[in-house]
Amino acid sequence: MAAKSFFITTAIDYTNAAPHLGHAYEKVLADTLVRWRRLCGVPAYFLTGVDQHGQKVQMAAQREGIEPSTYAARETAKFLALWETLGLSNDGWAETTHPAHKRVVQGCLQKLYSQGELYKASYSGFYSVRQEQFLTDKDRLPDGTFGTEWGQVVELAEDNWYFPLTKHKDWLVRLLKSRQLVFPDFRQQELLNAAEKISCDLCISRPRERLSWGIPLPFDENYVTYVWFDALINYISFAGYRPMGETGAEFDGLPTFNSLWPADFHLIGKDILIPAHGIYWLIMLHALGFTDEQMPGFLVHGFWNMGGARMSKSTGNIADPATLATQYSPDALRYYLMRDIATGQDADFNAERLILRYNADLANDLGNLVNRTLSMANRYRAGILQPTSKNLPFTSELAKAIVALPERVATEMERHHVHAALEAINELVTRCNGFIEIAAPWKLAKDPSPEASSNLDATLGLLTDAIRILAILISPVLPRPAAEIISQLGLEPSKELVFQRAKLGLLPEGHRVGTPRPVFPRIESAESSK
Ligand code: ME8
Repeated sequence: MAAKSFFITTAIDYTNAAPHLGHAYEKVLADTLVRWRRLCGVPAYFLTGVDQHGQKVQMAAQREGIEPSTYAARETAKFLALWETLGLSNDGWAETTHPAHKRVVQGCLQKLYSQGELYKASYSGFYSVRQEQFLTDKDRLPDGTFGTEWGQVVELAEDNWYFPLTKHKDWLVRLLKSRQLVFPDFRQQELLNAAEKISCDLCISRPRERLSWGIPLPFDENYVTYVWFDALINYISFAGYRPMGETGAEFDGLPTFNSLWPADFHLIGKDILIPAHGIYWLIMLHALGFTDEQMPGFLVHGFWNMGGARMSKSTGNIADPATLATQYSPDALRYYLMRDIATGQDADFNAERLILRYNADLANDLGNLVNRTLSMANRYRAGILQPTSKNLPFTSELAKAIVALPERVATEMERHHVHAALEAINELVTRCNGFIEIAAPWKLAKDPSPEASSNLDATLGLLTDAIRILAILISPVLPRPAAEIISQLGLEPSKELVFQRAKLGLLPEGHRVGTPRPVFPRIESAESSK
């Protein structure tokens, strides 16, 4: 049997509107983490997608007077276009209207129903249209009203189908006490606290007359499936799970479940760990017969805010990733999103900082290092380099710093601290540029002594090797520029962009580098061009 791949998923985004910066951040982070694994030679699978059903989409479609399916398809196209622009390397694409997914959702429901895990009950109470859930007294503010986060709240009396969370509460508490599933750690503690307070079951159906845009319950045609119960199942339906041994052409091309499951990480934002993923999803899997060892891990990220407040369409403080990518380039956006936030924490979006980061770290530092080094190699040595293995005292301090970098980057990446890995990379770039000033190859080139000549060879060889290693290490965040730099060094990106090659001295003797072309054109901002 093939070894299990590293399996990372993202949240699937609601298609009730175009993608926003938070969506772009999460997907680029997943892309970076999976590219890191591939760089290290680990077989990996990256699944992302869109959440197309539910009341939000139905209401958005109604407002425009079009069918929900038309609306969802139109918004889905915007997500796909953005992911293409941002260079996502996802292996799978989860659309919840996909026929295979529908059958798996129905299969899961049927299985739970046959096991006696679902029951019908009548409920009357307050219902949040925006959050698509019934509210309880716990959701009231001290003054007895429901907060604005619930949007429109209406009174409803309905028969519905329920999934018994309470029955599995003790199992979940035990699981969370015995296994670390959630990163960062404090989120696991928050989840455990919430699990200990589970006091009601989950309503998993919506009457068809009120919500038609969903997957019909297989055992009661008057209802469709609650959108979360449908959406969460994407993680297994698109990974090849067949609850009732389903077969058919719609399953063609899906992966083999055992080669992927359990997911190493469901990468999600902090708003959807509790209750959706940490409570509903884990209990759903448990009720479906998954063992404790088959429970997935969660990597929970923070939020991008604007001016300290959560981005929200209603207040208009929103950053549009498609516009930013067009305005500043996809590379600038990817770099900023990975460099200016610590995984797990929040950050404030600021376009000026995006420009600053890109211009300082990439255009000035890395771009300049590549440009100067290749120009000098061409000018002083006709592009031909001597190997760096000579290890002269002249270059030994810088060589030590280069040798230490891959391990440092690896440690940060394994902890998901992409920003810290980029910081370490940038430190070495700065150091290389500083070394050029001290070594002054333009002076060495004029000095006829054999020592100067040898120091010039060592300097150019070491800098070129450093650039090669820097390109390898930065490639999960900036795959396109990394490949471009490797090509300019006269090397083959597909062979060179491998973590194992992030070692000094792997340039062949007498290697000829190419000519430099700008990799990171400077962004002229409105401010800086004044
Ligand atoms: O919750 N900064 O979809 P969604 C960072 N369909 N991340 C943010 C963010 C921000 N400002 N705003 C949202 C849903 N996100 C469901 C998921 S999964 C089976 C179903 C993140 O479009 C959010 O935390 O509201 C979530 O992880 C993702 O974007 C999709 O949010």
